[in-house]
Amino acid sequence: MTQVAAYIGLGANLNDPVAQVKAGINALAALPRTQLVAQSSLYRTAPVGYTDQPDFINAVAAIDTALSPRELLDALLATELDHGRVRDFTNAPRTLDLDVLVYGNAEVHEAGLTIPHPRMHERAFVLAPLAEIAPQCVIPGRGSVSELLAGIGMGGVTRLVAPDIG
Ligand code: PH2
Ligand code: MG
Ligand code: MG
Repeated sequence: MTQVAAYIGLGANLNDPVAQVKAGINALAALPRTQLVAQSSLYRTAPVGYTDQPDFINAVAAIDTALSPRELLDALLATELDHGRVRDFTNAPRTLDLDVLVYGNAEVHEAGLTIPHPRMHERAFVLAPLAEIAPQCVIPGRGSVSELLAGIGMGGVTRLVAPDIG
């Protein structure tokens, strides 16, 4: 069974976001036909897009998975619902957001599923945690994570240290 290296972005800004992101990482580790390979630190990040909402906690996890991109997406959406996700409006506050960022070197353009994630290359809240665990990772069509992060900087993104995380 072929395993593919994939990266998942986690984000939360409601109902104890630190606990939500930790629970999200545990849920990734429990996915079928999938191993959790690495997880970044947690980051406190200023909201991007719709800004009148609380700061987020963001992180990135590396997995090896035999799930197809569509199977992985469906599993992530089900996990979001398990954690109380309600979709009010685009970029609304959320208990848990799980995004497929990268899936091997695949480029996928299907209904509801675009890989690489279409905005990840311009978001420090994705690139900073991703650079921590996979600086050499190449985002297909975009370039290396470390170079992209150097281009945009760390504005609005702070790595949490132990006392914050509990
Ligand atoms: N997610 C968004 C929109 N804006 N901002 C931050 N800081 N973190 C996020 O995870 C985030 C966001 C859409 O998914
Ligand atoms: Mg999402
Ligand atoms: Mg998202």
